[in-house]
Amino acid sequence: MNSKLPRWAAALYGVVAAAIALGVAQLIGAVTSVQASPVIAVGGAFVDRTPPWLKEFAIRTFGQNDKLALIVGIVAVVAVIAAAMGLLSRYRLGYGLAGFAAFGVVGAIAAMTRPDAGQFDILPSLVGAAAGAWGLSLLFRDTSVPGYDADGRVLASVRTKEQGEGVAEPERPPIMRAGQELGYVDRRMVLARAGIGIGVAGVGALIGGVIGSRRDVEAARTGVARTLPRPAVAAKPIPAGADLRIKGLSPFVTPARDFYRVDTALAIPAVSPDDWILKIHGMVDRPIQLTFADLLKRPLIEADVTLTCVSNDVGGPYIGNARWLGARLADVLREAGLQKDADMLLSVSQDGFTCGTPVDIVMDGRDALLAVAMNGEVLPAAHGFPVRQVVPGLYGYVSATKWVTEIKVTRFDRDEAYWTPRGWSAQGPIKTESRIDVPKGADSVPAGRTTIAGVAWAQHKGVEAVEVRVDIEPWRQARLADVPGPDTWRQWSIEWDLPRGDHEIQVRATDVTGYTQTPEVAPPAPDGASGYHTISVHVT
Ligand SMILES: Nc1nc2c(c(=O)[nH]1)N[C@H]1C(S)=C(S)[C@@H](COP(=O)(O)O)O[C@H]1N2
Ligand SMILES: [Mo]
Repeated sequence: MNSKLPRWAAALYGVVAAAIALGVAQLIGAVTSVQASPVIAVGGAFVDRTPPWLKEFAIRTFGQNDKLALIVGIVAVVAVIAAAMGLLSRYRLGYGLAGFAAFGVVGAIAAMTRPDAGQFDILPSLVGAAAGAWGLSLLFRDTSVPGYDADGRVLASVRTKEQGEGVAEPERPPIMRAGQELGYVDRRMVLARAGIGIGVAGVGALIGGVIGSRRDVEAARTGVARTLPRPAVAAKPIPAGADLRIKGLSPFVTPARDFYRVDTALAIPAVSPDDWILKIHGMVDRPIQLTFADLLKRPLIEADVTLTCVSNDVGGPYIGNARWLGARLADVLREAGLQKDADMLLSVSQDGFTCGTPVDIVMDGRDALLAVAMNGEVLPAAHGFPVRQVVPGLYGYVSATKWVTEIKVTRFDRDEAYWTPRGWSAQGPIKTESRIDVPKGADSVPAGRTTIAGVAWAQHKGVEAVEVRVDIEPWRQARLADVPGPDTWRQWSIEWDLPRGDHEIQVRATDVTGYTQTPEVAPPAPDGASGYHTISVHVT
């Protein structure tokens, strides 16, 4: 019996317990891959049984938001019923628990009778209802603070006389009011309990929502995979000699699952290709908006491009090479009509991240793409599904916007991209660099003939030569693997007779412009690391 609980608190507990039920149901729905939460299932069942006049009324009144209005309506009805259940629970907790059982059954029946029902579809409703009932009973645990009356005064029964008299004697009889048990309901405690309950509900709904949207993205990727057009301009086949197939050497094509990732977003944005729009505006003659279908109708170009992150240390792992498929960014921009004094494309991601890319670089004929596929597969969610930019020759932070939804044509002296005020250069051409992959630094290697191998890159210029040296010996030319073009990294290898002892191995690349890497060491900030990659090996 908890009739001393104020009505407002009881009603609040009822609503909080219902929120727990829905939050947990959402979570269970997400982890069991059930398509609909109970609210959606009930909504669907409701829509199927709505008379036509009501449907028309809803569409007339709420227009495009009719589905949302329905969901809000269901949640409101649930909240009112839950508040009533809370009030009834003041008299007997069983009433509230029975209410949750009824909720569970209604949700389960609605879920079971959906046309696309699967065998687990009743789980969210049943587990959610159980969680709500459990939450209700916890919330309704006695909240009175012993020794206080309903107005918060200390009860005489616990006030003892001065010590030494032995027996505690009441000073005056406890105050008892009709219909009210002893005890004072602490408002703060009620709100704290409600807060914890809402927290539990929120966490369940949030995790469920994230898992659910992940699942939706994977479903959308599968859908896109079915309609992905063939390239209008196919990439040259990758030369057989591009991959030296040396154990420990980075493969020429980096599989998507091994491709490095850099995102400022906490969770991978879930962007539906059906809702995706690319807005091109700013210093253009004709602002345009492209849907995903519009983009796929354009001739798609295939290109092998190596992405590199500006934060990559010399010898670091933030580089990967893939075959991209996408629409030519320059053609889209030409349709919008670039104004003469524009020099920057400020691309914006769905998550708010921005890149500032020089207009002349994108327009100079290189394969700057609005990419929809990577290595023959629909772009993975983590790499920008449904659309990302790829621009050969520029570090990712100034070019490779994932989940791109907007391109503002502007000027470097008017706009700043995400990383610029954070200490990184506004301009980010990739520095010519090279890396030793084998042997691994700190490896122990047996004396004698040893293969030293790695990758070198100078995107959009091309790698001309790679040299290696051990200790202070003169530089020796490494053997270069083939490449399909100047936009990818290039594998290299060399055999070296290593004598016993500790040795330092260094590498340097020369690009097609004739520039050779210098020993000058620069940290990644503000515009990319430089210096020779150097490893120490112990030869035994
Ligand atoms: N939306 C968004 N796009 C982004 C980033 C980001 O944080 N958010 N990081 C950029 C950086 S710094 C790099 S190096 C590349 C990395 O692309 P990847 O994660 O597909 O390897 O994406 C670029 N595009
Ligand atoms: Mo980056």
